[in-house]
Amino acid sequence: MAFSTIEFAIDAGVAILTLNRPKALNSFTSEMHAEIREAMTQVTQDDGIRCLLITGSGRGFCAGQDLSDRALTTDGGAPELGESVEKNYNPLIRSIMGLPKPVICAVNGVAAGAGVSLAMACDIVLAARSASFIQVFCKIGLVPDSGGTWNLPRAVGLARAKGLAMLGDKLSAETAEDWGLIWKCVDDENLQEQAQKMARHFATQPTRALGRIKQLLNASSTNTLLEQTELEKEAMMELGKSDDYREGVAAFMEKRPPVFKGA
Ligand code: T3D
Repeated sequence: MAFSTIEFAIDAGVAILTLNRPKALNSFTSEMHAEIREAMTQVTQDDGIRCLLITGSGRGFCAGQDLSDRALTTDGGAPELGESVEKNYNPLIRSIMGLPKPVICAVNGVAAGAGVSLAMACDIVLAARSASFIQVFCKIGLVPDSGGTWNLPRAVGLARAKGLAMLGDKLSAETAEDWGLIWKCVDDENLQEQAQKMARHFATQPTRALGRIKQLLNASSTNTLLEQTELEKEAMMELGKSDDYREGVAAFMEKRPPVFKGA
């Protein structure tokens, strides 16, 4: 597939989506959204893809919306941000969080605005030690979108979420790890290797179970215990009939490594 604002490659069950507008710190344009949508459709439909890895090219991860066409016009005209969010950002975040496969994000540099929201929508976030996270929305008179106000307080708690979103200060990758915003930060030179190693690992694991784990954990904060335990039961009922469960138990009993097919 030929894309101009992203790179998209599939190898050994892993899809790697690289945001590729480095001169503008990989900020989102309509074209980039359309290309990401196309890639996400393939990731969703192709059972051979068992893990998605998202990263950025150049020195930044993603600076959120490209602001070059967002200025108010002199005649008072204003961009329809609601339409943009509904058409581009919300479907993107829902498609990542609803994807029944693991999604890794390798934050290679600064993440700002919807770039932070994109990272937070992924299941495992690794960040380069030099990377940073900025809830920059308040600096241009907006609110965190793309699930930002949902994921941020759940990750770091309300006090820190308000401080980050209302002050717009830069959060270092190390503090982001301390605060639970991300899984881990790693030395810059090791980021891509470690992210790809983890992606290759996920591509050999019981994909349906991993998909259900993320679904259950994402649902847990808004469910009652009763609702959540029902969901767990449904997942166990389904997975108990899966080939990968049969293989996992057989491999344990036979004292050999399991060979999961993702089915
Ligand atoms: O609009 C809608 O559809 C609604 C949805 C909105 C979602 C959002 O994400 S709103 C938030 C939009 N993003 C921002 O406000 C971030 C703007 N960028 C920055 O604040 C800074 O660039 C950073 C803090 C991210 C990084 O700072 P720094 O000093 O490392 O880099 P820089 O020099 O500012 O940027 C480097 C280049 O990237 C520069 O271009 P140049 O001068 O070299 O030609 C800069 O203009 C460009 N760039 C960075 N961010 C954006 C951008 N160009 C367009 N849009 C950007 N968002």
